[in-house]
Amino acid sequence: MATNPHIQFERRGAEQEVAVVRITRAPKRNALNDALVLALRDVFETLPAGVRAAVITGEGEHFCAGLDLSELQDRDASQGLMHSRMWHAALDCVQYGPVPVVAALQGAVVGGGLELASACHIRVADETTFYALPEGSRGIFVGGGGAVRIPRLIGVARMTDMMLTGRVYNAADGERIGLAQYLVPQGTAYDKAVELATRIASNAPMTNYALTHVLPRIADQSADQGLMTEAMMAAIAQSAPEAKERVRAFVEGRAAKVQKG
Ligand code: 1HE
Repeated sequence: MATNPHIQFERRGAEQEVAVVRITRAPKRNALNDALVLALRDVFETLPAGVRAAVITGEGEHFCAGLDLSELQDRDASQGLMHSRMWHAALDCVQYGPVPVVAALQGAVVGGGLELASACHIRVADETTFYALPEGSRGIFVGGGGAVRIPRLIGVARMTDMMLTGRVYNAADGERIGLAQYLVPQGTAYDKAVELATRIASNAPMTNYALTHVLPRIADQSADQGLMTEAMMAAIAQSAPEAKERVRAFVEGRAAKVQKG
């Protein structure tokens, strides 16, 4: 499964339905070298059957320090283009893989680490989390899809500020502006992420597919086209036998009500 010494793969849940992908390069703050980026791609391209949700986590005090700066060689323009496209292909496998992915964040979520977190569908941060895009001060630019994904979370103005001024958001402000959907006590992000992934894994697969593959594309469409895509997706989802059984269960009083939050 994982062929990189710095990626651990395991399965959790009663039916082993949750995949846990752990980056284990804590001495280098989980910095992503090319081999690790390719290994992440491979893991999400080849998730075993039976996996219905995934968690990405990083070992140690920091989620991920981004691109491995020691590998940043003197690339010419075309090599730089291909390197960025490699990140794109890998993070597309995370975002548009077979299952929803929850990121468990702590400590540094910076540069390419924030780009990786942004490719996940849900981000859970603990109180030690901080977010930055140091590319601005290192004389480079984002290259791992951050220019597309991060403004969708926090807006163009905030990302511009982070890169122009080196602004660092702490955990509370990160949650406030939308970098994470959950903020939890120190040391509990992983447990919360597994809890959420287990819950997500119990959804109808077609609903999860609609949310991870169709909703982001609707968001990129015009309102008119988006409404048409929504209608077609709704028709496909409701026609599945599993959907009909879940709706029948509620109507017959066998399914959980929505609880007040
Ligand atoms: C690294 C990296 C790295 C740490 N590449 N080796 N990312 C950055 O600009 C962030 C750079 N890193 C940091 O600011 C800090 O390391 C942290 C805030 C993340 C953590 O600080 P700290 O005090 O816990 O650790 P440290 O002592 O700075 O680092 C420990 C070791 O990890 C050290 O190596 P050592 O051999 O001296 O022990 C560091 O050199 C190493 N290390 N971060 C390589 N990033 C697709 S384009 C994406 C573009 C980017 O991501 S640019 C942003 C890169």
